[in-house]
Amino acid sequence: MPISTPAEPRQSAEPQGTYPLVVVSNRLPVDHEVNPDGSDAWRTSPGGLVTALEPLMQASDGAWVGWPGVADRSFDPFEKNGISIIPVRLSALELEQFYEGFSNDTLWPLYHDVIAPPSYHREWWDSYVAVNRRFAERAASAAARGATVWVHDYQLQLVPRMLREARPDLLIGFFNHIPFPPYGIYAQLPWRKQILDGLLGADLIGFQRVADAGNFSLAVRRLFGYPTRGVAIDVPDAAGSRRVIAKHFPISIDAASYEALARRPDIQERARQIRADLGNPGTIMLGVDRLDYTKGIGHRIKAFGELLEDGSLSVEDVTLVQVASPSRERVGTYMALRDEIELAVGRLNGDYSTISHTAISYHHHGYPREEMVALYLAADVMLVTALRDGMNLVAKEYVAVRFDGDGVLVLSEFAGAADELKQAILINPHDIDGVKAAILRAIAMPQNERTRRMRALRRKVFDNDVAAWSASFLRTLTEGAVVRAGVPDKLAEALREISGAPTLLVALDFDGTLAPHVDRPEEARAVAGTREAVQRLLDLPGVRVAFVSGRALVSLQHVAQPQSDVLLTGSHGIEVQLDTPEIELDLVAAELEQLDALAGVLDRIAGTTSGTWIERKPAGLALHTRLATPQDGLAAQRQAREQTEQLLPGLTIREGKNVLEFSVRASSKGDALARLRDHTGADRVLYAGDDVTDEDAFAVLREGDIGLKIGPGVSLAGYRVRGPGEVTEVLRLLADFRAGASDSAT
Ligand code: GDG
Repeated sequence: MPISTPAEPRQSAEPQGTYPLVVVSNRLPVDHEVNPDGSDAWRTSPGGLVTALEPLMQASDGAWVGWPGVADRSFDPFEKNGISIIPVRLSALELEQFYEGFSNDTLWPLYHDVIAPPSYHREWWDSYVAVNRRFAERAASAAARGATVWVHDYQLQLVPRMLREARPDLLIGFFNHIPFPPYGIYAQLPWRKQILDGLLGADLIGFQRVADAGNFSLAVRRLFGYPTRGVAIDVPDAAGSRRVIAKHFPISIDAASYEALARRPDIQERARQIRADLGNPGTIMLGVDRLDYTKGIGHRIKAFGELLEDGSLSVEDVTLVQVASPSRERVGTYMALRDEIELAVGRLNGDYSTISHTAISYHHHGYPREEMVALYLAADVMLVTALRDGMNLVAKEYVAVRFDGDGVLVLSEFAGAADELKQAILINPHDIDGVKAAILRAIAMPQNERTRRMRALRRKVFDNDVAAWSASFLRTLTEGAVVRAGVPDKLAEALREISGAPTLLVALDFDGTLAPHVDRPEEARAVAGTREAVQRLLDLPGVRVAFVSGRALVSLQHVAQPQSDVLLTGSHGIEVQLDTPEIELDLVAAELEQLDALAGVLDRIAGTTSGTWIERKPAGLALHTRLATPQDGLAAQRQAREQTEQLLPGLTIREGKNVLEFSVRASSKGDALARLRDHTGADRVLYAGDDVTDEDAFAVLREGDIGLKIGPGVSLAGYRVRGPGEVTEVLRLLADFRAGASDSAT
């Protein structure tokens, strides 16, 4: 997918670079080495992320911003394999405070359900802020105007906000590789609001699991009170509000390259060799992990030890190979963990190994990938017993390697991979008896069941490989960023299709859809040609036209001056005028009382903030802040939220562009559209709107209907045009198709 620079991105006064795609991650995809002559050398580190992004970055002239892995050294940008590498310097102190400290001893344990206690140190936090700022500055000066920037992982959660402030023209994505904890745990973090705010600078925030995205949205609701709906979060900003999407994008591996390695005869030979070297046991079980307390290595060893102890297994029949690759060796918790694991391994081997058979073949090193693949091939049972894990790529690698359709995966339900790899034997690693039972079941599993499960697992892993993952993330991020002029072909096609419906409802928002937004709402007018296009539709048999607005109906009538047979709904569906001269509205006495109290609160706020005013609506009030300074506007909105939440809990609060609406009756444009569909008996609906409130209407559209979003921004609508001028064109085109259809029918 080529990444192109949008034609008309948001303006920015900051210095900018030339790269249309910039990836930012703590570590660069290259490792620094020193040649024998003392000169610098760079070796590509073969992670899945690089493999996935390399072709894309080569094709679209991408840059990668990150730390090269050595402290206290500055390196000039350079090119490696067609990717521009922009190294960020970290001092030895920053490595200690930002990386080993705040990232790996505060955030890592906190985000992994406090399996180990997180340490909170203010100087670590200061270092985290300073280093994030440096990364953001490097990315900002590398990115071209309107570029896409993709920031990775928990070490850099402040970068999205810092980038947005420096470069509002950028499209910013963030992906969190580790879990996002439930609110009860997250709330411990002394800097919980700053981190959320940092992340909310992004347009798209990706997580591994549905639950992670849900935890994040809940934290945003609890700590900021921003409205969230499904994957959408509406974040107030100077222009009114900005839509941020928080959604799961389960990461994967380059499955084909693992299979290719597994098919190499030398690697298969190596797998046989490993088996022989282990004394040809009936079953080889394997664990491969960074030596980390989240991976549940101790639980695995305990279960295996008990099986040996109670005689269910013997070392002649079963060997456990445990690769524990060195990790974060300067962090205290990791030193303690290493001692703990090695003590357990030593005890178990002392108790059960024989001269010819070792219970646990334990390896505290990193191996080349070829050796890892040979181990996967040799392993009859793969044990993934993580207590908490964002995804766990090892599980997916094992599956990708097993082209022979054999092998059993035992997988913790606390690893993200469990959401997809349901045909594994799923376990709760805390339940040692359960783990023991799963191990015995895996060892005894009949061949046909092993093959059936492995085939299903392989389909999952190959269908969503790392290339599909990155493409899906970037597609979601970049779609809707740039809207070209004119009516897209796909939309024209859909209009032709819908034009044949026996009864067709054309439901249109007014402000921003038929009329450009203006500072003074009473001056809004539909663009030239709209009235004629609407009249042409009204004249066609079986077509109904409706205006669906957040405005009070009188105000809508004033600005839209609709033809008498246009159906009208105002105040987000609270008022309707459907083929009668009367406006329908019913409020009970309690709602009228709430309305008075609300007016009291908002009048006081508007009276003390210049540039804000109150609009009275039939079932609520709106606080407009368009003419206030952005700070005053936001402060007034915040005050209004806080005071009404205290005094009148349960009010519906809706946020639009520079306006906060409170209503005593919960109703949305979705309700309005449902009512209109009912009233007209329409078979098909075209709904067009530009605002976040129109998303409620898009959400109730059915298959075959058309949702048309006006302007940029993430939306549930299937189609998009640039502005009101295009909407008029769409209405004309629809009338043409409909007239053509009825001509050919007669
Ligand atoms: C984080 C999240 C998420 C391990 N030892 C050796 C070696 N490895 C490779 C594995 C695998 C990778 O390291 C480990 O990936 P995991 O996903 O298992 O775990 P984390 O390192 O904790 O990664 C995790 C991931 O980010 C991606 O988003 O899945 O949940 O914690 O690829 O094969 N590779 C080689 N030698 C070793 O000794 N060559």
